[in-house]
Amino acid sequence: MFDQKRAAALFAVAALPALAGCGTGDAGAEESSPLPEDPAVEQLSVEVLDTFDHDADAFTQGLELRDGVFYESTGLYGSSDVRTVDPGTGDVLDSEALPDDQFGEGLTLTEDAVWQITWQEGLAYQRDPETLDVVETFEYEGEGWGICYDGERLVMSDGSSTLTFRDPASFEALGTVDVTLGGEAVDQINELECAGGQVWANVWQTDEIVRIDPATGEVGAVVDASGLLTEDEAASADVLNGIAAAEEEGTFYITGKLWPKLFLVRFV
Ligand SMILES: [Ca+2]
Repeated sequence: MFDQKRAAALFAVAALPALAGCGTGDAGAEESSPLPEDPAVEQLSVEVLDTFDHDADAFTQGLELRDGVFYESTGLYGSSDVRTVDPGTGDVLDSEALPDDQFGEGLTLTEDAVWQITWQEGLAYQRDPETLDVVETFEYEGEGWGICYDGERLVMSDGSSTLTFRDPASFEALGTVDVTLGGEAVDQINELECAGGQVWANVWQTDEIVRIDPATGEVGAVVDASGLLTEDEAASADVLNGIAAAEEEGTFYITGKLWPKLFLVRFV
């Protein structure tokens, strides 16, 4: 059956290749369907503990905290970079731009490296955490959206419901798991954060964050993170995208693409 809305969304994607997929935010694509409901899944909301400034020009694609400094990856063709940021002020401390024809996506840190992936370029950069310089470049198949490190493996999303586990030295794929909620696939899995043996992920085009058991792919909790920005702030901002475990266990920093604010929160 001809689905007009779907066709319109596909046309929008075809007509705006530079803005499509993970990068669009809301450039003509339809809203994601709501997550399936399952009474067994914990429903959480967000308690804001503190609010900080965030660079409203940063199209945030990856966020992680290490030794009191944010490492952030930003997207869009022509303005992608990797940067270190002062959490208190939002000031950019250092940055390295990507080539104009590359779209930055997720970022994570292993013990001695920063990893940054790209959207459709199939390139993963292993960088020096001190200088942000590229140490080695790896190639992979498919799209790159989010990435985190669980202490043993890199975990990567590609916009589908599948997470791919990768070797943290060779970037080789080790296996996959499919993310499900109540037995149904959850796709558009975007920015990731490995914390407490679980994978937290925000779902593209929604204000929802899911907690995924990496052993089974099952979603054990859904966080409603809507309403963080005021109406004015939201008017010039794109979607929620950016989650980083904070110093205190169970607390997280959350921001989004072109968000002027970053929030320290607890899920309750
Ligand atoms: Ca993250």
